[in-house]
This record gives sequence, C-alpha cells and structure tokens, in this order.
Amino acid sequence: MTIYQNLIAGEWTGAEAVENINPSDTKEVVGLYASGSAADTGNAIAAAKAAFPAWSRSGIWERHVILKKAGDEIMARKDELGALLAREEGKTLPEAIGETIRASQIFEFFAGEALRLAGEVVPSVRPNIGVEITREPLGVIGIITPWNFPIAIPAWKIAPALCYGNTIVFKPAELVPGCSWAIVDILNRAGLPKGVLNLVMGKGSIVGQTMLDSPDLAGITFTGSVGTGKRVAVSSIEHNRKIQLEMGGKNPMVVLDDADLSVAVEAAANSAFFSTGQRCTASSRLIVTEGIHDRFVAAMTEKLKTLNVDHALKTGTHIGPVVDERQLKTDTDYIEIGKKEGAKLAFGGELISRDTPGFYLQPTLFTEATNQMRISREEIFGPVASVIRVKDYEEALAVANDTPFGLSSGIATTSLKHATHFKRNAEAGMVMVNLPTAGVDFHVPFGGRKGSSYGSREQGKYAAEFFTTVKTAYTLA
Ligand code: UN1
Repeated sequence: MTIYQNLIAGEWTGAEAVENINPSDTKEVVGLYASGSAADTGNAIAAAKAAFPAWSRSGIWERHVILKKAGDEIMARKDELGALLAREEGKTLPEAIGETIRASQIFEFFAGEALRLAGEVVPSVRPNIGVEITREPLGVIGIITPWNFPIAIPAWKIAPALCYGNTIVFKPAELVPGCSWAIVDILNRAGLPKGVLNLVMGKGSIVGQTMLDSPDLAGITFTGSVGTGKRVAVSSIEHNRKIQLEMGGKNPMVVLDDADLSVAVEAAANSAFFSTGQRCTASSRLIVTEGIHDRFVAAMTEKLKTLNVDHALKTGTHIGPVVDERQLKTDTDYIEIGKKEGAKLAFGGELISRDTPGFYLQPTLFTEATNQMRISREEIFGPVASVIRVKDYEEALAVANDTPFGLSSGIATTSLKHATHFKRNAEAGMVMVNLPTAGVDFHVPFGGRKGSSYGSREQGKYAAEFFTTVKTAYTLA
C-alpha cells in the first residue's frame, strides 16, 4: 500500500505510517498515513517560519486564486471526498458529502475575503497627523483539528489562515488523516509556495507536543477536548502566543408546551443523534416542560425506532457507527453511569451487530434525568441524550444555563415572547430557535462562552480577529 506522506517545506516525506481504519467495517484499511516525528514537526515549523516573510507580503489576488481553485476542486470531487470522509470517520454518506460541500464553500468565502482586506484611516487628536489602522498577518499558525469534522474544520482554520497571509503547521486528528491529506494535496497543487502549508500527521503526544513547545508559533487554533485545550492554553502563555480554542459542549434544547411537536422532535433527534451525536454542537440535554413532556417522549421514542444505524455508505443509514473503540467505551460507560444515577433508559443503550464489524450503538434516550447527574453535566460525545422535566419556561431557562459549557443553545416554541427572551438570555455563543443546536452556516461567526471556547470567533469575517494582528501607524503630514 502506498503511504500518504507528510508535506514539509514543499516535499512529501515520511516512511513511518499507521493504518486509517473504517469504523463501519474494521476489516477495511482506508489507507496508510505517515506518522511524523518531533524532528519532522521541527522541520515543518522552520519551513513555515522561512516561508512567512514572502507569503505575508503576497498579493491578495494570488491568495484569492489559490483559495478559489481549492474550493472549486473540493466541490468537483465532493462525492469522492465525501465517501473518503464517511469511510474514515463513519458519518453517513449524505452527511459526509454535505460536510465536503461546506469545506468548498469555506474556501470560496475566504477567496472572496482576501479581496476585501481593508483598514481604517482616521484623524489624530493632534493636528497635522494622520492615523492608519491596518491588519497584518499574525505569523506561523499551528492548526490542530479533531476527528469529528475531518474536512470542514481543517477548511475553516486553513482557509482564513492563508487568506490573511499566515503560514501553517497543520496537525490533523490521528483517526482521520485522509481528508486532511486530500485538502493539503489540493492546495499544494493549486500553487501555494513551498513551506506555506506544512502537514504533519501523527500523534498528539509527539507532533502536538512539539508544536506546543515551540516559541516559533505565533498562534494556535485548536478544536478538541477540554483537557487538551487547557494544555494548549497553559503552554501558550509562556510563549506569549495567541490562541483560539473550541472545546466541549453540553448543549440544551428546550421544548416548551406551546412547541410544534413535530418541529421539536425533528430538531431534537437531529441535534442529539445525527453525526452519531459526535458534534460539539450536539444537544444532549432535552429540557421539556410538563404539559408536553409525555407527548414529546412518546414521539421521540417513535422517531428513534425509525432511525437505522448501519454502515455509513449504505443507502438508508441515518446514523453511522461510533468513531472507534475508545469512544464507544466512553459512550457505554456513560450509559451505565446514567442507569446508576437513576435516570430511566427510555430507548436504546445496546450495541448492535451489522453485516460488517463496526462500532454500532443504538441511539440512546434517558428520561427522568436531573441536571445534576453526570450524564447531564459532562460531555459524552456520542448518541446519548437525556430528557429533563421542568415546570415552566423560567425553570427551563435556568436549567439550560446551569452548565459549565456555553456553545449552542436551542428552543422549540411558537411563542415570540419566549423565543425573544431566550435569544437574549441563553448563555451561549449560538442560539437556535426551532432548529437543531448543530449545523451551522459557513459565513457567520462560530464559537461559544464559558468552558466551551476561548479566544475570538471562528468563521465569517470575524475570523480576521484571530488570524491577524492590528497595527496603528501615525504620520506627520
Ligand atoms: C456544526 O454543528 O455544524 O467540533 C459544526 C464540532 C464543532 C463543529 C460543529 N466545532 O463539533
């Protein structure tokens, strides 16, 4: 089997490799992907540093053309790249193709943003002096991405980094190197100068740690677990490094008595179980008022019966497998914890076997949960959700906000008054009314509050905040 290698200083390199396994069929090896060393990572950082002066001064048209070409190629290859994504991560083929389209759109968006770079010219408070405020590239950016969005998250970090003139050392999640390799290959062929984008696949403890220890990374943008995010933060203070962290969620979805039941069930089922619940924007706390509670639970249970858990590439599959054995163990451990804590298992909870050996778990719904249980406070990152019964809207809002996290927050209601109040008072970076908590647009800011996020927003024009540094220049006229 050929090895998909790392790209360092414009050269494909690396003889050490690991197997990329399909979670829908663990007998299938998706490919062999390089596993970089500390020395490889050091070389990548040095190459990015050397490439920075020229790339930071490159023309905006050159950046536009490269980003546009990448977006166009990803779109042209959406079915093939979507299938690769579904094979390595396990989300269903339609979800995977949708994510690939999103990645293309992100490149197209930042191709446009490159042409819209602007600053401000303002008068000084002193006479005969002019002031210019401009944004300059930050420097070498470390990009560390998670396994759950193998193409969209790399795209939404790489595209703005390049758009604003930065160079990159990119470490994708070990479980899903395939889509990352494909994006880097596409950008490399689109004409990026050597060293501007370096790919180092491999272990967090080696590649990631070398990145954290480097004084040469001006910024790190990270999406992943709370624990690793904290390590990125602590190591970055020492190097005076800018950071952007997207970590966990324990997102609430409030369902009020006046909700349209079918809208509420669609939004809740999507939020909790699509993409196998493996989204930081997933909802795992369904906070339901008394008057609709029993009808909602009955309708959710009926809905869950109709969802097929199977091979990600099979037509008719609604929920793919869990990503790997470790995550499956986390999910089943939490299911046991939920039972012990006294929540009632209303649906699912069992492993399932299919034609191919994979990590198949039923969508799992607990009822009679309280917001103090561990299953309501800790991020599980699997197809497991709990229903928490509350008296009224006021209690629902209080419970929704009573969490260490604050990424996304949803409400199902037909009341303008409650929807408006919730939008103002939900302690989250994103609020969804009559929509799933997950599934965001590519051109508007993404991010959260409290334990979910740290640093400025990703996506849309707000991405400039992280990927640039501001200069204020004074001139005597
Ligand atoms: C989405 O819900 O559309 O890791 C995106 C995650 C998020 C992305 C969610 N950063 O799940």
